[in-house]
Amino acid sequence: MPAALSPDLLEKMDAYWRAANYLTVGQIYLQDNPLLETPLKLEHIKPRLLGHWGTTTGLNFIYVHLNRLIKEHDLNMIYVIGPGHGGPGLVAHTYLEGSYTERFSNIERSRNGMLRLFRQFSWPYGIPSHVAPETPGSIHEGGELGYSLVHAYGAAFDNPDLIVACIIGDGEAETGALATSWHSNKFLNPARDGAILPILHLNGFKIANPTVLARISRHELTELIRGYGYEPHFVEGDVPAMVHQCLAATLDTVVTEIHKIQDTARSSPNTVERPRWPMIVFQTPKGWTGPKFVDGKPVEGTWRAHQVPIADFKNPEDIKQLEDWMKSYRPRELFDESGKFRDELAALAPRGHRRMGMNPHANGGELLVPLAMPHFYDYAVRVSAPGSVEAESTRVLGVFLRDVMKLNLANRNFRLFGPDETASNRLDAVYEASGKEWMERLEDVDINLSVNGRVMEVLSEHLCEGWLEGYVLTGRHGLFSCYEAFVHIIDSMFNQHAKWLKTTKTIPWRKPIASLNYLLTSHVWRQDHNGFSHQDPGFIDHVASKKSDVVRIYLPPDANCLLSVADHCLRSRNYVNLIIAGKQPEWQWLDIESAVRHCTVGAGIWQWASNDAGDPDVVMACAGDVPTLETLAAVTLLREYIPDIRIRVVNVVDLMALQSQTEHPHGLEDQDFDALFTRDKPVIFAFHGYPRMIHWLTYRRHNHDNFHVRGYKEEGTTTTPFDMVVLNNLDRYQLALDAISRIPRLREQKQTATDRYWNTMERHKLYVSEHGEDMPQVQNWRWTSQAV
Ligand SMILES: Cc1ncc(C[n+]2csc(CCOP(=O)(O)OP(=O)(O)O)c2C)c(N)n1
Repeated sequence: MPAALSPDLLEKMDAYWRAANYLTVGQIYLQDNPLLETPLKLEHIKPRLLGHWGTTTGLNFIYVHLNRLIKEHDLNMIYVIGPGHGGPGLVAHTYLEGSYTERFSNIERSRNGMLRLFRQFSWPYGIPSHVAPETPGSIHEGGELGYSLVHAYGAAFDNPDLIVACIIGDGEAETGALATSWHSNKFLNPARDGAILPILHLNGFKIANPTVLARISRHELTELIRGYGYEPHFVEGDVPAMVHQCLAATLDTVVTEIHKIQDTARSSPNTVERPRWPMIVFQTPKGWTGPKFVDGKPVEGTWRAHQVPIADFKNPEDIKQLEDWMKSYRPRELFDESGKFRDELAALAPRGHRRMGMNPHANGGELLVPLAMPHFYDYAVRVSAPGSVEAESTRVLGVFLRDVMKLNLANRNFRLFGPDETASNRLDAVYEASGKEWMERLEDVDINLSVNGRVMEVLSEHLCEGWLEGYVLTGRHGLFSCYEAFVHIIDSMFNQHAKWLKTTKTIPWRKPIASLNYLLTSHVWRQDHNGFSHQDPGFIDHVASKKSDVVRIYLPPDANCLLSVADHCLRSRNYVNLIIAGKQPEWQWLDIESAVRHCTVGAGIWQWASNDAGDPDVVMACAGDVPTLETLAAVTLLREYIPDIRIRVVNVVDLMALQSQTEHPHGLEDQDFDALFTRDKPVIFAFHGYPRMIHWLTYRRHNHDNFHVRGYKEEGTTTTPFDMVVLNNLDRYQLALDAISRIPRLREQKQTATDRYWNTMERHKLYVSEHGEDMPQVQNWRWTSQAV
């Protein structure tokens, strides 16, 4: 068989690789003398050596080869790097292909530019050591390992022409998220979606240990990969010329294979089946071409190559070793006298948007097409008076989402994600517009499955989150609905995405992308049959810890507010929106106009439930659907107990409205906050989540000392809905008692109220134990306007 690369091309590609390696080492080590025009001295070396060498030569090698592939086959390709700590390699390559200078004009392709490129790396206020948002062509940071493959799949959905080359670290492959990501191929339709080219970077080691996949037998590794539905192609060695030929030939084979799969699927899209996609196992030494020994210890091909191989420059020999290492790449052959990459080598890179550093898919905002949105008023629940009708909020939302789906089918830019819960979360109306994506065998009992589905259901919160991230990062839109308690599984992925968004906001060429939208339902207060394991509202706390310019938290109290909030979130950009709403039948409070007004402000007095005439005895505040119900029920009790009581009801939809303006852009001005909560009246606050959150948000407010918050306090079990709020002291009787206890003029009544409370609790406990359901006065409670 003829060699894949002619001798001339092989030589040039090898030189290109050496240039990338040279720039990688330069970034890690040098603060001066970038072209080594004078003998290397200690003062040319950075005082702090921060970065990762070991993975980069492999990454650099693959990049050179993908460049050739892109050019020869005119491919539309992006690159996702699992071992994101190989950042200097990507920076080097995007610099060599010219993308870097186009994005950062001060990093010219000259000696000075190269010096700045070196100095900025891992330098205070320079660039981070990882493949960060600052790196052109990147949609994946890779700092936290595990998400490369799932991001790659998210990017490929609905992008039929795109191939996402995804480098997976063999250490990264040990993570749970990565292990399950292989299964994404069961959800990718080759007729409609793009392709992933997974490349397992089997360099054998992590920071300080061997990797599992490098030490199991070749047979076992092959079987594992086949078991996941891929066909492995092995490229291995440590002699560059041979590895060049082998990788080039293998890439030609797999790209032909990918095109064949796609052609077959696209010629008969109605009978498409899941193919066995090719993937590559790339086995080369960690720290390849770096120092073989340092201080007498082996480095190349070992875990010692992971970070900075020569870390100490006490002796002149150490400096010499670095200099020899860098000169082994023969920089004079690579860069001309001015420091510019030689034209005949630079010509190997693709042009324009075909360069992986400039591919618009990796700067998704450039491709963003806003969603066509139905008018959400059309889906509103008719609420003639507060509390006159019941509805399941998420079911109402489901009909709206169905039409969002319908209206954007042609644009193919909206998907709904959920871990097997779309129907359980009562969003199943969407199936009328699109089925659930499924490439496997069908059985008679299956419903709503389709190879063309755009509802993505898999029992992996990691996959739902990662697919959606990849999807929005490449310029599309979506929503992830999840049980509230289990969304914690992806806490860390949310962190990384929020950090990514925060950083991209400071990078002018990163265009805004659609927000990442969560709908948390099946929430803490309605886990009647699931019990304690399913009760955890802590994601609110987690999200609230992130930068205020990135996160938004909404607790719509009813279906119309949920519609208004969801419409807003789907139109928003560059945020993480957290929406929490129940799915059970609940009383509805606001007609659609009132809901929109209420949600626009974020928090407001519900006049129809208040009778304070501007001077309340107490403010009954609430955030969340169940706390709102209990608060309104407490109001009716209080009016019965103390007919002349003056109550103000304040409902909060947008949690961040509670924070000071200085802390969050949604924060109410102090005077507006005081106008709601007063400066000196007791506030009984019923909250969906952990009570400390409300204290944290309001601690700078004038009336903070008067805030008395009830919320989830980690008490739960399998019990009735009302007993759940009782267990956590969020129930109407408790709230009413709190109000009486905190109103100074009612001091005399506190004892009577306390006795009444305990009597009621006794009746409640006996009733639920005996009847297995809540007391009739709880079940049959209704809001009536006479209550005010
Ligand atoms: C989830 C996670 N756990 C731990 C780390 C710390 N860490 C950074 S690099 C690394 C080893 C990575 O090994 P591998 O994926 O094989 O990459 P390579 O050997 O190519 O550098 C570890 C454990 C991390 N970044 N992310």
